[in-house]
This record gives sequence, C-alpha cells and structure tokens, in this order.
Amino acid sequence: MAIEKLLIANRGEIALRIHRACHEMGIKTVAVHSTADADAMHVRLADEAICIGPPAAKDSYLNIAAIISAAEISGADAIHPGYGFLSENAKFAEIVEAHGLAFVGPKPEHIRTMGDKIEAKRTAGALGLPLVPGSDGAVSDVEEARAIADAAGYPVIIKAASGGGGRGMKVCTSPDQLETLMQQAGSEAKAAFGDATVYIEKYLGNPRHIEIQVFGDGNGNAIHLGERDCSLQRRHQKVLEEAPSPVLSQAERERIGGVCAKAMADMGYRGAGTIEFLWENGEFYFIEMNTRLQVEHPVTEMITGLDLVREQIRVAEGKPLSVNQEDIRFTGHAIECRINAEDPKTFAPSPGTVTSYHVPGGMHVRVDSGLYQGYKVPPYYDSMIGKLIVYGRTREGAIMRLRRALEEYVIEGMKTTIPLHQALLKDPEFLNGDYTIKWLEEWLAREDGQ
Ligand code: MV4
Repeated sequence: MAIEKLLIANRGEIALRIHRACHEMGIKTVAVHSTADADAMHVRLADEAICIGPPAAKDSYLNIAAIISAAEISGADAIHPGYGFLSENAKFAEIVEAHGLAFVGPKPEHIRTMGDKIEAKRTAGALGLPLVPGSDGAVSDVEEARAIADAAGYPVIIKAASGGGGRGMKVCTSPDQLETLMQQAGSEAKAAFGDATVYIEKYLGNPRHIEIQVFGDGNGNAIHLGERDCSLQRRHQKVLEEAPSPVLSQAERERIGGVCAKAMADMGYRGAGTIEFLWENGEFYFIEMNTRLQVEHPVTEMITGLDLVREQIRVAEGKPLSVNQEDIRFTGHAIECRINAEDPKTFAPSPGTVTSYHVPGGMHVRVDSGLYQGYKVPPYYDSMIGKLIVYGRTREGAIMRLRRALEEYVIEGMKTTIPLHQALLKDPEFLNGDYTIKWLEEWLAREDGQ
C-alpha cells in the first residue's frame, strides 16, 4: 500500500519533522490543530489543515473521534502520531486501522504489551533481554514482597505496572518499610493511573540511562541503530542526549544491539522502538520499551545517516527497511540540546512572543523547531520549543560546535534553557563524559549555590 496523504496527529517541532519527511517522499500532509495552534508552523506548511478542537489537549490532540473525522474528511490514508499525545495508545492504533488507515507505528498489540511494565518485562525476559533482578510480575502480598526483596538485596524499588515518567516509584531501604511503601505506591498508582498493581526490582544506585534504537519491518526482520545516552535528566525530563554513549565500546554496542535486534525480529515488531536500559558497572538492565519515535531520534540520524521517519513510513506501507544491519556504520558523535521556554534557573515555564529570532547554521548543525519571528508560544502544552542537534567527528569536536551554535542562537521574548546548556558545556565532568542519572540534579544544586 502506497501512502499518498498522511495526517499528522501532533504539533510543534515533531509535526514539522514528519511533514518534511513526507514532502521528501512525495506524500501530501494534513495538519490537525487546536484553536491555540492556528498560527503554528506545522499548520502553515501542511497541504491542508483542520481545526480539531479547543486548546486543552484532551479536547484536541487527544480527541480520537475528531482526528479520525479529520482523516476521513481530508481523504488521508495514514496517520502518524508523533511522540506523546496518542502515540502509545493501543486503542487509537486499533481504531486507525479499523478505519482502513495505515498507523505509522507499531502493531497495536505490541503497544499494549509494552505499555504494561510488567508485561513488557516478562516479554523482554522471554526474548532474552537482560532484566533488573526482582519480582516475576505483580506483587500484592507483603510476605511475598519480603522474600523477593531479601533475594534481590536492599535497597529495592517498588514500581507501578501502569507507571511512566518516574511516577509512582518508591525506594525501600529496609524490610520494616516494605509494607508501608507498597501501600503508598499502590494507592498513588491507583490515583494516577487507575491501576494499583505494583512490582519490585533491585534498586540500582547510580546507573546511566542508555537506550537502544530498534527498527522492525513487521515481518520478522529487525535492526538496531546503536544507543543514545540520556542520563542527563531533571525530574525525569531529558535535557541533553548524545550518541554514542561515552562509556560503550563498539564491541559492547554490537553485543547489546544484536540482542535487541534479535528480540524485535522474533516478536515481529513493526516500526521504530526504543529499548531503555539502566547501565551500571558494564552491565545492561532492561527497564522499559517505548513504542514510538522519540524526541532525541535526531542524534541517531546524525551518526547513522538514516532518516527514521522515512523508515517508519516505508514499513507502514508494508515495504522492507531500506537497509540491512551490515549497511549501518556508526560515524562520529552527535549531541542534542532540548531548548525549553523556561527560566534556566527555576525551570518555571516562560511562554511568550518571539520578538527576535536567529537560528544557528553551518556545517553539521540542525535545528528542529516550529518557532519563527512573531510566533506566540501558547501556554497549554509542553515547554520544549526546539532542539539543537550537532554532529562532529569526535565528541570533543561536537562539543566545540555545540558551543559555537549556542552562541549564535537568539530567541528573544521569553526565557529559554540556552544559558543552562552553555554552562553545562563548560563543566569538566560533563566534558569527560563522567555522569550518571543523578549527576544533573546534583550539578544544578551546586550551580544554584554559587
Ligand atoms: C530504576 C532506577 C533504579 N533502579 N529502576 C525512572 C523512570 C523509569 N523509566 C525508571 N526509572 C528508574 N528506574 C531500578 N531498578 C532509577 C530510575 C530513575 C531514573 C532512570 C532513568 C533516568 C533518570 C532516572 C532518574 C531517577 C530514577
């Protein structure tokens, strides 16, 4: 099936990213937007645009009926969900397919499996991925929890089966806290996700967050595109991502990548996916799988030369991947800075109108953003307003280029996290690649004290 017209069920820079891939493939695009986004760049560039509701996401970008209606009215034959919003909603994927439209994403059953963290872990284990030691599934009984924690060794972490973004997690350091923390985790999970189910893992004290990009054609062929190091996070929000990870050798990359690609081939996975691991003392431990294109996908594109959105669209059309594993060469180093409309010290949102605008350019510099001079950043959505991605032959070269590009970047009319990135890129520990998931928050606390 050849896609001729694709509806983009998203907004901002990712809507633009998808539009660009479509136009490079000769595919027409349909933008959908809330009333707050009538002036957005993705709306301006698309071949057609349809307003699907008021500003609140639940009434527009999460409104399945409105989006399906927009696809039918415009005659689109496919829907790309981007990231966030409906991208990991299995029901949405099913409804899209039930309307005879191609869903540019994984098979609904795979979205569903990976959305349940217990099912995801069971599936990952059965496919041969290395797991964090802990419970084999849900734990409701305190005695059972004690036995599991004793076997794993304290501290342990109690996680919600329906959790995500770090919500509903409790670290337990001794047996006498276990009962209380299990109850707390369960009731918080019930309140947040409508599901009190929890499971237990050994708590890793100071790991890195390293994720493997995978791709499947849905017919038993799959590849990996190496890793991204996403350890630099604040309150479970990534701030800067890089590929390759400063700590992995080519042999380690090929080993874990090969295990992930085989797992995806065996499950018949379709489309782009990310397998998230914690990495400590040279070992990988699976935690979750994301069944969507991720914000940080451009760093992978930079070091592989592959267009991930183009590949997503190809496999949604039933075509094979355009490359085999042997065709993929990892070259150089790429770093992405997320630019948010936030105060760089307090992280308070700072939406406003772009009064002055200049984007960096030059060799190996990429800016993915929907901003333009005069654009008014609406206050209703995520504060990320753009991404600056640079490539260099070496990590040092990429850092030098990133500093140069950040110097050129001008966004006036709101506070942005550009100064935060500039300070980060001077830090000796960052420069050495010497950081874990705890490092950024500790660094911010130190910077604040100065
Ligand atoms: C963990 C962990 C330590 N040990 N699991 C946070 C969000 C969710 N995706 C998983 N998370 C963690 N799971 C075990 N067994 C520490 C975290 C964690 C974390 C992980 C990745 C990136 C940033 C993080 C920040 C705090 C905690």
